[in-house]
Amino acid sequence: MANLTVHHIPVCPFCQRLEILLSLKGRRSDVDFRVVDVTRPRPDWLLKMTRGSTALPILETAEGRVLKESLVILQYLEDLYPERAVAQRDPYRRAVENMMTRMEGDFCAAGYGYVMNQSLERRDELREGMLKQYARLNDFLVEHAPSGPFLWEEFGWAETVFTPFFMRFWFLEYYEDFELPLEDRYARVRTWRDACLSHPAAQQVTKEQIVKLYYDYAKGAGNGALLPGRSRSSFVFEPDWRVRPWPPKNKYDRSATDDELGL
Ligand SMILES: N[C@@H](CCC(=O)N[C@@H](CS)C(=O)NCC(=O)O)C(=O)O
Repeated sequence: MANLTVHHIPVCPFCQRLEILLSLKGRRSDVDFRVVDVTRPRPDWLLKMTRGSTALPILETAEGRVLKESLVILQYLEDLYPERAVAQRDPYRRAVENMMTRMEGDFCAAGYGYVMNQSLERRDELREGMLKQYARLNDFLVEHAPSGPFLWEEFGWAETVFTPFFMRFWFLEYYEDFELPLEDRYARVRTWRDACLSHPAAQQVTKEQIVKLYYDYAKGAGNGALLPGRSRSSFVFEPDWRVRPWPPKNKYDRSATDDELGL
């Protein structure tokens, strides 16, 4: 029986990091993943456990100890199950992947700021900001791993950290027509991203699922918040995303109704 529990939102990128790490270690079934519905207020037992914070994932041990923050939980799982190392053990290599890990916050913020934007005037500026992030990653990879495809020999720590965002950014392709240009300055990061996206340990979500669930983000409402005129969030579990139609692509045009979204 699992003696670790992760409370998570299935489509959350931070939670997916944990699933990827555990899959790489062949330990996915050692942890009991329990689903929290982000469209409803957090239950009292969960708020008690987190001392009032609402962000997920959180990890609970059999003794009732609680850990927060995906990168902290990743390291805990890495230390707990060291036998199939995902993090580099060589100090220099570990430092390099830690430097790359430190770039995830700006990368994530650029992508979410872009998808949530509602102003046509800001689109170019936000696209440039996103491209700058990709160029930064490209430059890092050219310096530390010119031949690739991964930072080191295999899909490892940096890939576990970034792949969930490469997947979430499918919402930029759909709602912003954002594509990484076919230019040299993005060539190395493109190879990295594509190798990350197709890795077998990282197939917990699909493009269709991301595009459908994140419709409300594209209209400026995050974390299960309700948009004006709507009675259901695009993050609800029922109806299942598979039976819903693809949302309208033009987010700047108008807002889709619950009906149009199959909610
Ligand atoms: N820095 C945190 C971020 C976690 C986070 O923002 N999770 C989102 C889901 S993707 C969440 O729980 N949002 C709802 C909330 O904060 O109440 C981590 O790495 O674990």
